[in-house]
Order: sequence, then C-alpha cells, then structure tokens
Amino acid sequence: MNDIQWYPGHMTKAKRQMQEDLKLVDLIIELADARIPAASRNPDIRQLGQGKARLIVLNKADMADEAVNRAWLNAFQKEGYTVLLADSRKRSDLNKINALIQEACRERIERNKRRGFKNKPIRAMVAGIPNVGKSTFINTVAGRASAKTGNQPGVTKGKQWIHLKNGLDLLDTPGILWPKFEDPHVGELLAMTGSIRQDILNRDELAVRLIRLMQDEYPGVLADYYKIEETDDPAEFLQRIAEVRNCVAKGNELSVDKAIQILLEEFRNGKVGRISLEKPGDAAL
Ligand SMILES: Nc1nc2c(ncn2[C@@H]2O[C@H](COP(=O)(O)OP(=O)(O)O)[C@@H](O)[C@H]2O)c(=O)[nH]1
Ligand SMILES: [Mg+2]
Repeated sequence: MNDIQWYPGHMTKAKRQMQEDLKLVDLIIELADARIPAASRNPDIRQLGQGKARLIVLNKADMADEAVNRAWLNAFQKEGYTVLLADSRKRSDLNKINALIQEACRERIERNKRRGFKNKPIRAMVAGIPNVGKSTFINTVAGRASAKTGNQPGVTKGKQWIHLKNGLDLLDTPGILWPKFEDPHVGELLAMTGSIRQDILNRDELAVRLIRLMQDEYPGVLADYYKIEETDDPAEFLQRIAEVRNCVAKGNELSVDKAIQILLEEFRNGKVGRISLEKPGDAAL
C-alpha cells in the first residue's frame, strides 16, 4: 500500500517529473483500476499527454465484474481509445500488449516511415495513480523483475529503458499521477478499493457507504458472503457481521469497529467477489 499523502507540493513535484519524462516518449500507457475506471484516472492526463499516443490498461480486471469490464471496454473504444483489460500479474494477459502499442502508435509509426526512420523505436511510459499496478505491469511486460519497487533516491541516474520486441522501448520508471481529490465520492471509491489510505476518511462512514453501494448495485452479495440476514439499516448490518465473525472488544462486548475493519479489508482484497464500483455512464471518461 502506498503511503504517500498528497500535498500540493507533492503534486507539483510529480507533475514536473511527469512533464520531464513525457518529453522522452511517444506513448503513454495509462493504467486505471478496472473496478473504478473513471475515479482512478487522473484529470490532468489529457493536458499532460497532449500530442502523445495513448493506450489505456484497465488493470486489476480480475477483481472487477466481467460484464461491467466489457461495458467499459466498449465505452472507451467508442471514445477512440485503444484499451486492454488485464491482470498485470499474468503474463498471458499482456500477450496482446505489443500489438496494441502498435495500434495506438500507428500514426507515429507511419510518420516515422515516411520520414525514412524505418526502425525508429517507439518509446513509452507507464503512468497512473499509486497502487494501480504500474510496477507490476512493467515487471510482467519486461518478463523479469527490472522495475524498481518503491523510491530509491540516487539509485537511477539517467533514464533506464527496457527494450522490448518489435522496436519498443519502455521507460522503467513509471509516472506517478495524483488522484482526483476535489470530488468526495471519488475519494470514497479510491479508499474502498485501497488506492488511498482509508484512514484519511472516516472509516465508519466509508463502511456505511460501501454497504449502501453494494446493496444498490449487487443486492444480496454482501449478506450472502457474510451469511447474515439482509437489512436496510447499515448499522444493524455491521452489527450482524460483528456477531457472525465474533468481533468482540474489552468486556466481551460486540465490536462494530472490528466488523468495519474486516469488511473494508475483505472487500479491498477481493474476497467478497468480483465487484465494479463504477459503470460507464456514472462518470465522464
Ligand atoms: N489482483 C490484482 N492485483 C494487482 C494487479 N496489478 C497489481 N496488483 C497488486 O496491486 C498492488 C500494487 O501494485 P504495484 O505494481 O506496486 O502498484 P504501483 O504503485 O502502481 O507501482 C500489489 O499488491 C500488486 O500485486 C492486477 O492486475 N490484479
Ligand atoms: Mg510502483
């Protein structure tokens, strides 16, 4: 889990770094979380990525609802994007990546050819908000553990490139994008999926929102998972989770707080099932 707390200073620094790195590439491979494809995208990417080819990877697709995944794929394709649904931990899910990069960069490749640069490599960088899977993606694409995990100041001087087949060069340092903070609902979705630290938000409220969201979009799924009786009252719902999971605090009292912790953690880890918290149409692409 990424512990970065975003302050305006961090954002300015990340933005400047992105702008520097972007000068080096033709293509941005933008990673979004398939469970929340709109909320996990950075609002400034459009402007930052002007003039660059773009490929969207809806990552962690294995944790999202398959039917909703397909709907998002169609929605993004309709907008003219090249898109891939992937579990970036799996090599086989990234088999198509070279072909899709070629597709996303077709114009650039043709322009290079016209200018006589037949074998000029396409340069790409991976970008996305913390915890979306950038390092995992780079490692899998590279087929070896070449991407550094975490920040190690001073280790990399100059840019490292990972040379791929078909004349593709991937920058081994991902671009870290900051999430949207202005919209409180977006913050909730990011906390529910574990993209930002949940303790930034009120956990009780987050759990209640999650229960309501699940009851609206996936009726019965949470109750089935916890083997409890459904109820419209989120406080009662949590009470029932506390009961079946034997959540007790000092003095043998039921601890709703522990139930909240269990719910948020099990949801984040995908134990509850494949759930999508956003559908196309909920939010602008
Ligand atoms: N289920 C699932 N987990 C993933 C996927 N991609 C990354 N992860 C996990 O998400 C966490 C964050 O990944 P990481 O690559 O460090 O994210 P980064 O901060 O963007 O570099 C790690 O625990 C990964 O194992 C995916 O496609 N599916
Ligand atoms: Mg990383």
